[in-house]
Amino acid sequence: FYFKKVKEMKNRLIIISNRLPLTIEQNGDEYKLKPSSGGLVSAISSYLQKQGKGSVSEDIWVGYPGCDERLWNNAERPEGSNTDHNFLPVFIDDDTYQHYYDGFSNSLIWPLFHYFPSFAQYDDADFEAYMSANKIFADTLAQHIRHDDMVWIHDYHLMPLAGMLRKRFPWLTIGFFLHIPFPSYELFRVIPKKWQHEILKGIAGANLIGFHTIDYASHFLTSIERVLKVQRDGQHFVWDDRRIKVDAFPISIDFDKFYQAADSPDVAAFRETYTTLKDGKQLIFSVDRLDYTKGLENRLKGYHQFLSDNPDYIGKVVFILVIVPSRDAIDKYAEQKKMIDEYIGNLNSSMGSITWQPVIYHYNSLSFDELIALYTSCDLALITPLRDGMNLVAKEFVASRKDQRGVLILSEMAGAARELTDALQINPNDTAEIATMIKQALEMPEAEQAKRISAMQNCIKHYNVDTWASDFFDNLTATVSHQLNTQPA
Ligand code: GDG
Repeated sequence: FYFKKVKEMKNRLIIISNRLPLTIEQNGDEYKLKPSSGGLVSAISSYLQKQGKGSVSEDIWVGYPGCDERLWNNAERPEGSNTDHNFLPVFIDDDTYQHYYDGFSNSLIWPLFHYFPSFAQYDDADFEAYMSANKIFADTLAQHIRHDDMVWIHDYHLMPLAGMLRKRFPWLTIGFFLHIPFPSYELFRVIPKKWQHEILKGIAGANLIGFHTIDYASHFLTSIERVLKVQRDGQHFVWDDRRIKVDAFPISIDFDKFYQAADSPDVAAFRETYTTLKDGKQLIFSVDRLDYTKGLENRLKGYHQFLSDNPDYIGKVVFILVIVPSRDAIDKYAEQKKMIDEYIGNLNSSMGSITWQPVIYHYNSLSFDELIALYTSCDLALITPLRDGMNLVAKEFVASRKDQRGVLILSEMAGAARELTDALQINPNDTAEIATMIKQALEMPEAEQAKRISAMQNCIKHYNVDTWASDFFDNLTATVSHQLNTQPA
């Protein structure tokens, strides 16, 4: 059992997300837990470092570990960097997990909240499993939580959890953050009423509710008004005698890490390889998880049209398209993969030649060094989601361009478009516009590239991941203090 004995200290920080930030490596019969460092881990670590010996005494990560209890108990523990973190695993049986994760979370909430209502699957068994999985989280937490803990729940998998915890811990400080868009009420209302209530009452168990943009926050408040029949008061509403705050906290990145990464010798070595591969050609780059929301087909169509409209560019440009496998147990993802494979095959065979392929397709993940080398080798980052809560790739590309070069084409449907206004913004459904913008980007004078990159870097530097986490915690603390101060004696 890996949950460290809790020291007697004030205000522990409990971070809850669907998966623990760990991966399980198998070597024969041996299993090893390895810490993984996503954006959230670096945000929290950086926040805690900055706090030093401040108000937060300890951080505890809670989530499904990706294995059962027996394997967890027998697996080798992570060493070094993560020994200061505590992990509380939440064990969920395979059948429940499949209905909760592949089912309700990723075959109903994900498509619907990204404006793909026709992809949404309504299944009572999925809903029951979603509620059961959230209850397993609540039951596991209830054994360890203290009333003075500060709890931060993440994302659409765990929308009912704050409400479940609130029933058992009326005074607990709870924040909830949604990493995907919250859709307009017209979309939200297509979910069966009982499910709407469970989702909204669940989220309303929190003291502070955060979204990437003010539009998502406002959509949420409209649904709260219509479904729970409560009046909003600006960015607040009252539920269960608690005044709850709803606001925008646009997630960001560790700006310095990306800005400095370009100088590392390992990155430079990869860049050298890509420069040889470019051989004087201009390089377009994109990297995404495989997902129908990422607008991969639209992107390829736009590039195809650009080549058709501008035959001068044939043989003079190459597009490195990296797709990271994701959620492949779900049919819509397998269909997406097939469609992309076919599209690239047709494009390369119809427009390419023996000596030149328009698209270099990599269906696998990249190491961090390879990723930075591609961010810093390319002339254009082409990011065209049909919907995206934020899109961190856009921010990472911009931050890594210490050389002040390169152009970002960004879909206006990404949350990041609100902040990155110096990108060339496109509507992902407008193939002609994507084609025109690709040409404009590839021909943009260096001085203009520098001006745009620098303006966007200032924005990300100013509101980095550290600011994001601090902003959220400051608001959470203030909301709870206000509540306590205004509570009748
Ligand atoms: C969700 C929301 C929101 C990707 N491929 C590789 C790799 N990555 C890293 C990127 C970036 C992250 O994964 C992807 O983040 P995004 O934000 O672009 O997209 P989602 O995965 O859909 O994330 C999204 C986000 O949550 C945060 O709230 O912005 O809207 O959908 O950090 O760098 N990293 C490495 N190799 C890869 O091949 N090393």
